[in-house]
Amino acid sequence: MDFGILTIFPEIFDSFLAHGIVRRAIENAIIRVTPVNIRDFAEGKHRTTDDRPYGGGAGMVMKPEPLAEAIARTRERIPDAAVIMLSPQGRPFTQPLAQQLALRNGLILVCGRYEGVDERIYTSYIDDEISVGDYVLTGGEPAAMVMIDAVTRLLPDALGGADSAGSDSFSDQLLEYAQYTRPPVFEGEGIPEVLLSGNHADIASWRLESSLIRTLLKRPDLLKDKEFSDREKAVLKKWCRAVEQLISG
Ligand code: 9D3
Repeated sequence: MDFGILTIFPEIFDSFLAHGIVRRAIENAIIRVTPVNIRDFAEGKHRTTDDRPYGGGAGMVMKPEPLAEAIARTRERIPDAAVIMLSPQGRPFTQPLAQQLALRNGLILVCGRYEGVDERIYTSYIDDEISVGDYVLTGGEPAAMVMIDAVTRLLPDALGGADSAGSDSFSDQLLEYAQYTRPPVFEGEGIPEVLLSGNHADIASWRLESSLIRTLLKRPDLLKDKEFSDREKAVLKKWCRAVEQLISG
């Protein structure tokens, strides 16, 4: 996967690209990431990328010409890339969307700054518009990192053998089960005994129960459209009975 990132702050990505699974994916040629400085395509002595809004008002607007030029030149290097504007007005970035984007060969992520970008850039230069959530950022750069991170880990061989994106929470609409490591007692608190039993079937059902109940308590919205397996139904009924017993004395 070939990522181009158009930004006026390319240095923001240095540390992100130098660590963890993203770094390893770059080293193993699973992804290539090229931050492109929009300012390099700006004209004039000051190479300005923004200007005052027509009609007045606070703040500045990103000029269309440097952005258009930066997109055109980056497209020459990543010909079959989708050009995605990162914007609070975009469609929500979700795990299914990450999976869809992971099928492409290239993505050009355009990071806005200031109050926004000149609307005319959308006519010929932008294929899609994506938001990472309903909160206000100061620019698209953190959103670009979120997307590159989420897409990269879905690419074949990006995670290495041990982990696998197939067994993710969200792929089966459940949160992860509770996890424990040493020491066996921390601040007076032990660990569920079944995890020491060595009985893998028991451990698997404990983990399913942990996943289900944690999802029910922390993110009940995720269970809204879920189809429950017979084992999942049995776990939920067991908890129902326990609660009914509690309230009926
Ligand atoms: C004062 C500016 N705004 C009114 C609240 C509009 C605005 C413009 C630009 C708000 C945020 C931004 C910068 N944000 C992004 O570029 C952005 C973003 C976001 O803010 N939230 C979630 N996803 C994204 S993707 C890009």
